[in-house]
Amino acid sequence: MDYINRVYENLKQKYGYEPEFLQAVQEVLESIRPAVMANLEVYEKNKILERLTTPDRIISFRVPWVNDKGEVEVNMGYRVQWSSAIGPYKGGLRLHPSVNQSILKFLGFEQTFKNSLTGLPMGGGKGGSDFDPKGKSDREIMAFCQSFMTELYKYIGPNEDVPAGDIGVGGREIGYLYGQYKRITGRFEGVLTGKGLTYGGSLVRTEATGYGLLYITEALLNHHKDSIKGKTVVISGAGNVAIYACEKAQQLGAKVISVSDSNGYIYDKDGIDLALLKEVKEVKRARLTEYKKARPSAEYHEGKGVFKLKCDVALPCATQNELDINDAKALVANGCKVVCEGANMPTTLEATTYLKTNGVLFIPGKAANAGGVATSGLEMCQNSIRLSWTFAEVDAKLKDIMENIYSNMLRTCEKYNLGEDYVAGANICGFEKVVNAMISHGIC
Ligand code: NDP
Ligand code: 2IT
Repeated sequence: MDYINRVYENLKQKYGYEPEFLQAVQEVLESIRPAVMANLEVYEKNKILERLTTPDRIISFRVPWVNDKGEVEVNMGYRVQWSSAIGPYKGGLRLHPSVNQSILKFLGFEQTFKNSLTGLPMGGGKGGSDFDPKGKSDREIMAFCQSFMTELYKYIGPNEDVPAGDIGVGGREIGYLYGQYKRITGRFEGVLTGKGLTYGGSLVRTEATGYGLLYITEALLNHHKDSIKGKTVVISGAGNVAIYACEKAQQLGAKVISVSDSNGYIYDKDGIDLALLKEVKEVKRARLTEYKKARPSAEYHEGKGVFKLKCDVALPCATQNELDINDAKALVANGCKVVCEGANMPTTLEATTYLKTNGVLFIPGKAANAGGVATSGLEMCQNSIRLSWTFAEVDAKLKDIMENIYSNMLRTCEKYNLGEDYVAGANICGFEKVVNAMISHGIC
Protein backbone atom coordinates (compact mmCIF):
# COMPACT_ATOMS: atom_id res chain seq x y z
CA MET A 1 0.00 0.00 0.00
CA ASP A 2 1.43 3.41 -0.85
CA TYR A 3 1.95 6.25 1.64
CA ILE A 4 -1.32 8.06 0.91
CA ASN A 5 -3.46 4.93 1.08
CA ARG A 6 -1.72 3.80 4.26
CA VAL A 7 -2.43 7.09 6.01
CA TYR A 8 -6.07 7.02 4.93
CA GLU A 9 -6.58 3.37 5.93
CA ASN A 10 -5.12 4.07 9.38
CA LEU A 11 -7.49 6.97 9.86
CA LYS A 12 -10.40 4.87 8.67
CA GLN A 13 -9.61 2.20 11.22
CA LYS A 14 -9.22 4.69 14.03
CA TYR A 15 -12.09 7.04 13.17
CA GLY A 16 -14.64 4.85 11.41
CA TYR A 17 -17.27 6.58 13.54
CA GLU A 18 -16.42 10.01 12.06
CA PRO A 19 -17.80 9.84 8.49
CA GLU A 20 -17.66 13.56 7.68
CA PHE A 21 -14.05 13.80 8.82
CA LEU A 22 -13.07 10.76 6.76
CA GLN A 23 -14.91 12.15 3.73
CA ALA A 24 -13.01 15.44 3.88
CA VAL A 25 -9.68 13.68 4.34
CA GLN A 26 -10.35 11.22 1.53
CA GLU A 27 -11.07 14.01 -0.93
CA VAL A 28 -7.95 15.93 0.01
CA LEU A 29 -5.56 12.96 0.13
CA GLU A 30 -6.71 11.58 -3.22
CA SER A 31 -6.39 14.91 -4.96
CA ILE A 32 -2.99 15.98 -3.61
CA ARG A 33 -1.36 12.80 -4.88
CA PRO A 34 0.73 14.50 -7.61
CA ALA A 35 2.19 16.97 -5.10
CA VAL A 36 2.89 14.24 -2.54
CA MET A 37 4.54 12.01 -5.14
CA ALA A 38 6.80 14.87 -6.20
CA ASN A 39 8.19 15.08 -2.63
CA LEU A 40 7.43 11.61 -1.33
CA GLU A 41 10.66 10.98 0.56
CA VAL A 42 10.63 14.23 2.56
CA TYR A 43 6.92 14.05 3.33
CA GLU A 44 6.99 10.43 4.38
CA LYS A 45 10.09 10.87 6.54
CA ASN A 46 8.54 13.89 8.27
CA LYS A 47 5.16 12.14 8.61
CA ILE A 48 3.58 15.18 6.98
CA LEU A 49 0.25 13.54 6.11
CA GLU A 50 -0.11 11.90 9.54
CA ARG A 51 0.54 15.26 11.23
CA LEU A 52 -1.69 17.22 8.86
CA THR A 53 -4.64 14.88 9.45
CA THR A 54 -4.29 15.13 13.24
CA PRO A 55 -5.46 18.33 14.97
CA ASP A 56 -3.10 20.22 17.28
CA ARG A 57 -5.77 19.75 19.95
CA ILE A 58 -9.50 19.37 20.55
CA ILE A 59 -11.05 21.15 23.49
CA SER A 60 -14.48 19.97 24.60
CA PHE A 61 -16.53 21.22 27.48
CA ARG A 62 -19.92 21.39 29.20
CA VAL A 63 -22.15 24.42 28.48
CA PRO A 64 -24.86 24.75 31.14
CA TRP A 65 -27.45 27.53 30.79
CA VAL A 66 -30.95 28.36 32.02
CA ASN A 67 -33.93 28.50 29.65
CA ASP A 68 -36.90 30.87 29.85
CA LYS A 69 -38.86 28.37 31.93
CA GLY A 70 -36.15 28.49 34.58
CA GLU A 71 -34.91 25.00 33.70
CA VAL A 72 -31.23 24.10 33.42
CA GLU A 73 -30.09 22.88 30.00
CA VAL A 74 -26.73 21.32 29.15
CA ASN A 75 -24.94 21.29 25.78
CA MET A 76 -21.50 20.23 24.58
CA GLY A 77 -19.09 22.91 23.43
CA TYR A 78 -15.99 22.33 21.28
CA ARG A 79 -13.02 24.07 19.75
CA VAL A 80 -10.91 22.10 17.30
CA GLN A 81 -7.52 23.82 16.88
CA TRP A 82 -6.29 22.13 13.75
CA SER A 83 -3.13 23.82 12.56
CA SER A 84 -1.14 26.91 13.51
CA ALA A 85 1.57 26.33 10.90
CA ILE A 86 0.93 29.59 9.03
CA GLY A 87 -0.87 31.73 11.63
CA PRO A 88 -3.13 31.72 14.67
CA TYR A 89 -6.05 29.27 14.57
CA LYS A 90 -8.91 30.85 12.64
CA GLY A 91 -12.38 29.61 11.83
CA GLY A 92 -16.03 29.83 12.72
CA LEU A 93 -18.30 28.57 15.46
CA ARG A 94 -21.33 26.50 14.48
CA LEU A 95 -24.49 26.20 16.57
CA HIS A 96 -26.65 23.38 15.26
CA PRO A 97 -28.11 20.23 16.86
CA SER A 98 -26.11 18.06 14.42
CA VAL A 99 -22.74 19.37 15.66
CA ASN A 100 -20.36 16.66 16.87
CA GLN A 101 -16.63 15.99 16.81
CA SER A 102 -16.67 14.47 13.32
CA ILE A 103 -18.31 17.54 11.78
CA LEU A 104 -16.00 19.95 13.58
CA LYS A 105 -12.93 17.91 12.62
CA PHE A 106 -13.93 17.98 8.95
CA LEU A 107 -14.51 21.70 9.17
CA GLY A 108 -11.23 22.40 11.01
CA PHE A 109 -9.27 20.30 8.54
CA GLU A 110 -10.87 22.03 5.53
CA GLN A 111 -10.38 25.44 7.11
CA THR A 112 -6.61 24.90 7.25
CA PHE A 113 -6.40 24.61 3.44
CA LYS A 114 -8.96 27.35 2.84
CA ASN A 115 -7.13 29.84 5.02
CA SER A 116 -3.88 29.00 3.30
CA LEU A 117 -5.52 29.68 -0.08
CA THR A 118 -6.52 33.21 0.97
CA GLY A 119 -2.84 34.16 1.10
CA LEU A 120 -3.33 35.64 4.57
CA PRO A 121 -1.46 34.44 7.69
CA MET A 122 -4.17 32.31 9.32
CA GLY A 123 -4.06 28.76 10.67
CA GLY A 124 -7.14 26.53 10.79
CA GLY A 125 -9.73 25.88 13.49
CA LYS A 126 -13.43 25.38 14.04
CA GLY A 127 -15.76 25.11 16.98
CA GLY A 128 -19.34 25.16 18.10
CA SER A 129 -22.01 23.34 20.00
CA ASP A 130 -24.99 21.02 19.58
CA PHE A 131 -27.13 23.88 20.95
CA ASP A 132 -30.14 24.51 18.68
CA PRO A 133 -30.74 28.27 18.30
CA LYS A 134 -34.05 27.74 16.47
CA GLY A 135 -37.03 29.10 18.39
CA LYS A 136 -34.89 30.38 21.27
CA SER A 137 -35.53 33.83 22.76
CA ASP A 138 -32.85 36.53 22.67
CA ARG A 139 -32.28 36.01 26.37
CA GLU A 140 -31.76 32.27 25.90
CA ILE A 141 -29.27 32.92 23.09
CA MET A 142 -27.41 35.35 25.34
CA ALA A 143 -27.39 32.92 28.26
CA PHE A 144 -25.98 30.19 26.07
CA CYS A 145 -23.32 32.45 24.48
CA GLN A 146 -22.19 33.75 27.87
CA SER A 147 -21.83 30.23 29.25
CA PHE A 148 -20.03 29.03 26.11
CA MET A 149 -17.53 31.91 26.27
CA THR A 150 -16.98 31.46 30.00
CA GLU A 151 -15.15 28.26 29.10
CA LEU A 152 -13.85 29.13 25.62
CA TYR A 153 -12.08 32.36 26.62
CA LYS A 154 -9.22 30.37 28.17
CA TYR A 155 -8.17 29.01 24.81
CA ILE A 156 -8.53 31.97 22.43
CA GLY A 157 -6.87 35.33 21.82
CA PRO A 158 -6.01 37.67 18.93
CA ASN A 159 -2.65 35.92 18.42
CA GLU A 160 -3.78 32.45 19.49
CA ASP A 161 -7.19 31.58 18.07
CA VAL A 162 -9.79 33.89 16.54
CA PRO A 163 -13.30 32.39 16.17
CA ALA A 164 -16.08 33.83 14.00
CA GLY A 165 -19.56 32.90 12.75
CA ASP A 166 -20.85 29.86 10.87
CA ILE A 167 -24.25 28.13 10.80
CA GLY A 168 -26.39 29.56 13.60
CA VAL A 169 -23.83 32.22 14.54
CA GLY A 170 -24.24 35.72 13.12
CA GLY A 171 -23.87 39.27 14.38
CA ARG A 172 -26.15 38.82 17.40
CA GLU A 173 -24.27 35.79 18.73
CA ILE A 174 -20.82 37.31 18.06
CA GLY A 175 -21.97 40.38 20.05
CA TYR A 176 -22.93 38.31 23.11
CA LEU A 177 -19.75 36.23 22.86
CA TYR A 178 -17.57 39.33 22.56
CA GLY A 179 -19.30 41.04 25.49
CA GLN A 180 -18.61 38.05 27.73
CA TYR A 181 -14.97 37.77 26.60
CA LYS A 182 -14.41 41.46 27.37
CA ARG A 183 -16.13 41.14 30.72
CA ILE A 184 -14.06 38.15 31.84
CA THR A 185 -10.66 39.24 30.53
CA GLY A 186 -11.00 43.02 30.73
CA ARG A 187 -9.51 43.22 27.24
CA PHE A 188 -10.89 44.95 24.17
CA GLU A 189 -9.10 43.18 21.37
CA GLY A 190 -9.67 41.44 18.04
CA VAL A 191 -10.43 38.01 19.48
CA LEU A 192 -13.48 37.38 17.29
CA THR A 193 -14.37 38.46 13.77
CA GLY A 194 -17.78 39.28 12.39
CA LYS A 195 -18.09 41.89 15.13
CA GLY A 196 -20.57 44.78 14.94
CA LEU A 197 -19.36 47.92 13.20
CA THR A 198 -19.43 49.97 16.43
CA TYR A 199 -16.96 47.70 18.24
CA GLY A 200 -14.27 46.68 15.79
CA GLY A 201 -16.14 44.87 13.01
CA SER A 202 -15.26 45.27 9.36
CA LEU A 203 -17.49 46.55 6.60
CA VAL A 204 -18.26 43.80 4.04
CA ARG A 205 -17.77 40.92 6.54
CA THR A 206 -21.54 40.25 6.53
CA GLU A 207 -21.64 40.12 2.73
CA ALA A 208 -18.18 38.59 2.25
CA THR A 209 -18.81 34.88 1.78
CA GLY A 210 -21.66 35.34 -0.69
CA TYR A 211 -19.95 38.17 -2.55
CA GLY A 212 -16.68 36.23 -2.69
CA LEU A 213 -18.52 33.20 -4.08
CA LEU A 214 -19.81 35.31 -6.95
CA TYR A 215 -16.43 36.96 -7.55
CA ILE A 216 -14.76 33.58 -8.04
CA THR A 217 -17.70 32.24 -10.10
CA GLU A 218 -17.36 35.29 -12.34
CA ALA A 219 -13.58 34.77 -12.58
CA LEU A 220 -14.22 31.18 -13.72
CA LEU A 221 -16.81 32.25 -16.29
CA ASN A 222 -14.58 35.10 -17.54
CA HIS A 223 -11.79 32.57 -18.06
CA HIS A 224 -14.26 30.78 -20.36
CA LYS A 225 -15.05 34.06 -22.15
CA ASP A 226 -18.45 34.11 -20.50
CA SER A 227 -20.06 35.87 -17.54
CA ILE A 228 -22.80 35.38 -14.96
CA LYS A 229 -24.88 38.11 -16.59
CA GLY A 230 -28.16 36.72 -17.87
CA LYS A 231 -27.60 33.30 -16.29
CA THR A 232 -30.25 31.43 -14.32
CA VAL A 233 -28.90 30.60 -10.87
CA VAL A 234 -30.11 28.11 -8.27
CA ILE A 235 -29.09 28.86 -4.69
CA SER A 236 -29.75 26.55 -1.72
CA GLY A 237 -29.87 27.80 1.86
CA ALA A 238 -31.37 31.04 3.03
CA GLY A 239 -28.83 32.15 5.60
CA ASN A 240 -25.89 34.52 5.57
CA VAL A 241 -24.06 32.95 2.63
CA ALA A 242 -27.15 32.35 0.48
CA ILE A 243 -28.59 35.85 0.97
CA TYR A 244 -25.43 37.70 -0.06
CA ALA A 245 -24.70 35.27 -2.88
CA CYS A 246 -28.18 36.15 -4.15
CA GLU A 247 -27.50 39.88 -3.73
CA LYS A 248 -24.22 39.84 -5.67
CA ALA A 249 -25.57 37.49 -8.36
CA GLN A 250 -28.44 39.92 -8.94
CA GLN A 251 -26.07 42.91 -8.97
CA LEU A 252 -24.05 41.14 -11.66
CA GLY A 253 -27.16 40.63 -13.76
CA ALA A 254 -28.05 37.00 -13.03
CA LYS A 255 -31.54 35.70 -12.26
CA VAL A 256 -31.69 33.77 -8.97
CA ILE A 257 -34.73 31.49 -8.95
CA SER A 258 -34.45 29.67 -5.63
CA VAL A 259 -33.49 29.60 -1.97
CA SER A 260 -34.12 26.87 0.60
CA ASP A 261 -34.12 26.10 4.30
CA SER A 262 -34.23 22.81 6.16
CA ASN A 263 -38.01 22.58 5.69
CA GLY A 264 -38.36 23.30 1.98
CA TYR A 265 -37.51 25.54 -0.95
CA ILE A 266 -38.83 28.54 -2.85
CA TYR A 267 -39.00 28.52 -6.64
CA ASP A 268 -39.51 32.06 -7.80
CA LYS A 269 -39.62 32.10 -11.60
CA ASP A 270 -39.54 35.93 -11.63
CA GLY A 271 -36.37 36.04 -9.58
CA ILE A 272 -35.98 36.09 -5.79
CA ASP A 273 -37.28 39.25 -4.10
CA LEU A 274 -34.16 39.99 -2.05
CA ALA A 275 -35.71 42.66 0.18
CA LEU A 276 -38.47 40.23 1.11
CA LEU A 277 -35.98 37.41 1.72
CA LYS A 278 -33.94 39.62 4.06
CA GLU A 279 -37.10 40.71 5.89
CA VAL A 280 -38.18 37.08 6.41
CA LYS A 281 -34.78 35.66 7.36
CA GLU A 282 -32.72 38.50 8.86
CA VAL A 283 -35.43 40.54 10.58
CA LYS A 284 -38.23 38.09 11.45
CA ARG A 285 -35.98 34.97 11.66
CA ALA A 286 -38.98 33.15 10.11
CA ARG A 287 -39.41 30.18 7.76
CA LEU A 288 -39.58 30.41 3.96
CA THR A 289 -43.33 29.77 4.09
CA GLU A 290 -43.53 33.45 5.11
CA TYR A 291 -41.85 34.40 1.82
CA LYS A 292 -44.52 32.49 -0.08
CA LYS A 293 -47.30 34.15 1.94
CA ALA A 294 -46.00 37.60 1.02
CA ARG A 295 -45.37 36.65 -2.62
CA PRO A 296 -48.10 34.33 -3.92
CA SER A 297 -46.53 34.16 -7.41
CA ALA A 298 -43.63 32.13 -5.97
CA GLU A 299 -43.86 28.39 -5.34
CA TYR A 300 -43.03 26.76 -2.00
CA HIS A 301 -42.17 23.05 -1.93
CA GLU A 302 -41.68 21.01 1.21
CA GLY A 303 -38.47 18.99 1.53
CA LYS A 304 -35.45 18.74 -0.76
CA GLY A 305 -35.52 19.32 -4.51
CA VAL A 306 -33.90 22.68 -5.14
CA PHE A 307 -31.22 21.15 -7.39
CA LYS A 308 -33.88 19.58 -9.61
CA LEU A 309 -34.69 23.06 -10.93
CA LYS A 310 -33.32 23.91 -14.38
CA CYS A 311 -30.39 26.32 -14.14
CA ASP A 312 -27.07 27.37 -15.70
CA VAL A 313 -25.24 27.80 -12.40
CA ALA A 314 -25.86 26.08 -9.04
CA LEU A 315 -24.54 27.51 -5.77
CA PRO A 316 -25.10 25.17 -2.80
CA CYS A 317 -25.01 27.46 0.27
CA ALA A 318 -26.68 25.49 3.09
CA THR A 319 -24.74 22.61 4.61
CA GLN A 320 -22.58 19.49 4.10
CA ASN A 321 -23.73 16.70 1.78
CA GLU A 322 -26.86 18.54 0.65
CA LEU A 323 -26.11 17.88 -3.05
CA ASP A 324 -26.12 14.12 -3.70
CA ILE A 325 -25.74 11.93 -6.77
CA ASN A 326 -29.39 12.30 -7.78
CA ASP A 327 -29.09 16.08 -7.61
CA ALA A 328 -25.87 15.92 -9.66
CA LYS A 329 -27.61 13.83 -12.33
CA ALA A 330 -30.55 16.24 -12.44
CA LEU A 331 -28.23 19.24 -12.75
CA VAL A 332 -26.33 17.66 -15.64
CA ALA A 333 -29.54 16.52 -17.36
CA ASN A 334 -30.93 20.06 -17.07
CA GLY A 335 -27.86 21.61 -18.67
CA CYS A 336 -26.19 23.15 -15.61
CA LYS A 337 -22.60 24.12 -16.49
CA VAL A 338 -21.16 25.50 -13.25
CA VAL A 339 -21.32 24.45 -9.59
CA CYS A 340 -19.48 26.56 -7.01
CA GLU A 341 -19.76 25.61 -3.35
CA GLY A 342 -20.80 28.39 -0.98
CA ALA A 343 -21.20 25.93 1.90
CA ASN A 344 -18.50 23.64 3.28
CA MET A 345 -18.49 20.22 1.54
CA PRO A 346 -22.11 20.50 0.33
CA THR A 347 -21.46 18.02 -2.51
CA THR A 348 -21.00 14.32 -1.76
CA LEU A 349 -17.88 12.64 -3.15
CA GLU A 350 -19.97 10.65 -5.61
CA ALA A 351 -21.81 13.76 -6.81
CA THR A 352 -18.55 15.70 -7.18
CA THR A 353 -17.07 12.98 -9.36
CA TYR A 354 -20.23 12.84 -11.46
CA LEU A 355 -20.28 16.59 -12.03
CA LYS A 356 -16.58 16.75 -12.91
CA THR A 357 -16.75 13.84 -15.32
CA ASN A 358 -19.84 15.24 -17.03
CA GLY A 359 -18.31 18.54 -18.02
CA VAL A 360 -19.55 20.69 -15.15
CA LEU A 361 -17.04 23.30 -13.97
CA PHE A 362 -16.76 22.77 -10.22
CA ILE A 363 -15.08 24.97 -7.61
CA PRO A 364 -14.88 23.39 -4.13
CA GLY A 365 -15.91 25.23 -0.98
CA LYS A 366 -12.44 25.76 0.38
CA ALA A 367 -11.75 28.05 -2.57
CA ALA A 368 -15.24 29.28 -3.44
CA ASN A 369 -16.34 30.28 0.07
CA ALA A 370 -12.97 31.58 1.25
CA GLY A 371 -14.17 35.18 0.97
CA GLY A 372 -15.73 35.00 4.44
CA VAL A 373 -12.59 34.05 6.28
CA ALA A 374 -10.48 36.27 4.02
CA THR A 375 -12.53 39.27 5.11
CA SER A 376 -12.18 38.05 8.69
CA GLY A 377 -8.43 38.28 8.05
CA LEU A 378 -8.95 41.85 6.85
CA GLU A 379 -10.94 42.55 10.03
CA MET A 380 -8.01 41.23 12.12
CA CYS A 381 -5.69 43.47 10.18
CA GLN A 382 -7.86 46.55 10.80
CA ASN A 383 -8.08 45.68 14.51
CA SER A 384 -4.28 45.41 14.72
CA ILE A 385 -3.66 48.78 13.11
CA ARG A 386 -6.70 50.34 14.90
CA LEU A 387 -8.18 51.66 11.69
CA SER A 388 -11.36 50.97 9.70
CA TRP A 389 -11.33 50.76 5.94
CA THR A 390 -14.28 51.87 3.78
CA PHE A 391 -16.76 49.47 2.21
CA ALA A 392 -15.20 50.04 -1.20
CA GLU A 393 -11.67 49.37 0.10
CA VAL A 394 -12.57 46.08 1.78
CA ASP A 395 -14.73 44.98 -1.16
CA ALA A 396 -11.87 45.64 -3.60
CA LYS A 397 -9.45 43.63 -1.44
CA LEU A 398 -11.99 40.77 -1.22
CA LYS A 399 -12.44 40.72 -5.00
CA ASP A 400 -8.69 40.76 -5.47
CA ILE A 401 -8.23 37.83 -3.05
CA MET A 402 -10.92 35.74 -4.81
CA GLU A 403 -9.40 36.42 -8.23
CA ASN A 404 -5.98 35.48 -6.87
CA ILE A 405 -7.35 32.23 -5.48
CA TYR A 406 -8.77 31.46 -8.91
CA SER A 407 -5.53 32.20 -10.74
CA ASN A 408 -3.44 30.30 -8.17
CA MET A 409 -5.67 27.23 -8.59
CA LEU A 410 -5.38 27.54 -12.33
CA ARG A 411 -1.59 27.81 -12.11
CA THR A 412 -1.46 24.75 -9.85
CA CYS A 413 -3.63 22.83 -12.33
CA GLU A 414 -1.23 23.77 -15.12
CA LYS A 415 1.84 22.85 -13.07
CA TYR A 416 0.54 19.33 -12.40
CA ASN A 417 -1.30 18.84 -15.69
CA LEU A 418 -4.70 18.62 -14.05
CA GLY A 419 -6.82 20.31 -16.68
CA GLU A 420 -9.56 22.18 -14.82
CA ASP A 421 -9.71 19.94 -11.77
CA TYR A 422 -10.18 22.77 -9.26
CA VAL A 423 -10.64 20.29 -6.42
CA ALA A 424 -7.05 19.15 -6.89
CA GLY A 425 -5.91 22.69 -7.75
CA ALA A 426 -7.34 24.12 -4.51
CA ASN A 427 -6.15 21.27 -2.31
CA ILE A 428 -2.61 21.22 -3.66
CA CYS A 429 -2.29 25.00 -3.57
CA GLY A 430 -3.52 25.17 0.05
CA PHE A 431 -1.43 22.14 1.04
CA GLU A 432 1.91 23.30 -0.34
CA LYS A 433 2.09 26.49 1.73
CA VAL A 434 1.12 24.74 4.97
CA VAL A 435 3.57 21.90 4.41
CA ASN A 436 6.38 24.26 3.59
CA ALA A 437 5.83 26.00 6.96
CA MET A 438 5.56 22.65 8.77
CA ILE A 439 8.89 21.49 7.40
CA SER A 440 10.54 24.80 8.36
CA HIS A 441 9.28 24.38 11.94
CA GLY A 442 10.76 20.92 12.41
CA ILE A 443 8.92 18.10 14.14
CA CYS A 444 6.12 19.70 16.17
P1 NDP B 1 -26.79 30.31 8.40
O1 NDP B 1 -27.04 29.72 9.74
O2 NDP B 1 -26.87 31.76 8.22
O3 NDP B 1 -27.73 29.64 7.32
C1 NDP B 1 -27.72 28.26 7.09
C2 NDP B 1 -28.78 27.96 6.05
O4 NDP B 1 -28.63 26.61 5.65
C3 NDP B 1 -30.19 28.11 6.59
O5 NDP B 1 -31.04 28.47 5.57
C4 NDP B 1 -30.46 26.70 7.11
O6 NDP B 1 -31.85 26.39 7.16
C5 NDP B 1 -29.79 25.87 6.06
N1 NDP B 1 -29.35 24.61 6.70
C6 NDP B 1 -28.51 24.47 7.73
N2 NDP B 1 -28.38 23.19 8.09
C7 NDP B 1 -29.19 22.53 7.27
C8 NDP B 1 -29.51 21.16 7.15
N3 NDP B 1 -28.98 20.21 7.95
N4 NDP B 1 -30.36 20.81 6.16
C9 NDP B 1 -30.91 21.74 5.34
N5 NDP B 1 -30.65 23.05 5.44
C10 NDP B 1 -29.80 23.43 6.38
O7 NDP B 1 -25.33 29.77 8.00
P2 NDP B 1 -24.35 30.33 6.87
O8 NDP B 1 -25.11 30.88 5.74
O9 NDP B 1 -23.34 31.17 7.57
O10 NDP B 1 -23.60 28.98 6.45
C11 NDP B 1 -24.02 28.19 5.35
C12 NDP B 1 -22.87 27.31 4.89
O11 NDP B 1 -21.77 28.14 4.49
C13 NDP B 1 -22.28 26.38 5.94
O12 NDP B 1 -21.82 25.21 5.30
C14 NDP B 1 -21.09 27.15 6.47
O13 NDP B 1 -20.13 26.31 7.03
C15 NDP B 1 -20.60 27.80 5.18
N6 NDP B 1 -19.76 28.97 5.32
C16 NDP B 1 -20.15 30.06 6.04
C17 NDP B 1 -19.34 31.17 6.11
C18 NDP B 1 -19.75 32.40 6.83
O14 NDP B 1 -18.99 33.37 6.80
N7 NDP B 1 -20.91 32.45 7.46
C19 NDP B 1 -18.04 31.21 5.45
C20 NDP B 1 -17.75 30.05 4.65
C21 NDP B 1 -18.58 28.98 4.62
P3 NDP B 1 -32.58 26.33 8.58
O15 NDP B 1 -32.72 27.76 9.02
O16 NDP B 1 -33.87 25.67 8.31
O17 NDP B 1 -31.70 25.54 9.50
O1 2IT C 1 -16.25 28.26 7.08
C1 2IT C 1 -15.78 29.41 7.17
O2 2IT C 1 -14.82 29.77 6.48
C2 2IT C 1 -16.42 30.33 8.11
N1 2IT C 1 -17.41 29.97 8.73
C3 2IT C 1 -15.82 31.69 8.33
C4 2IT C 1 -14.67 31.61 9.29
C5 2IT C 1 -14.10 32.93 9.74
O3 2IT C 1 -13.19 32.86 10.58
O4 2IT C 1 -14.51 33.98 9.27
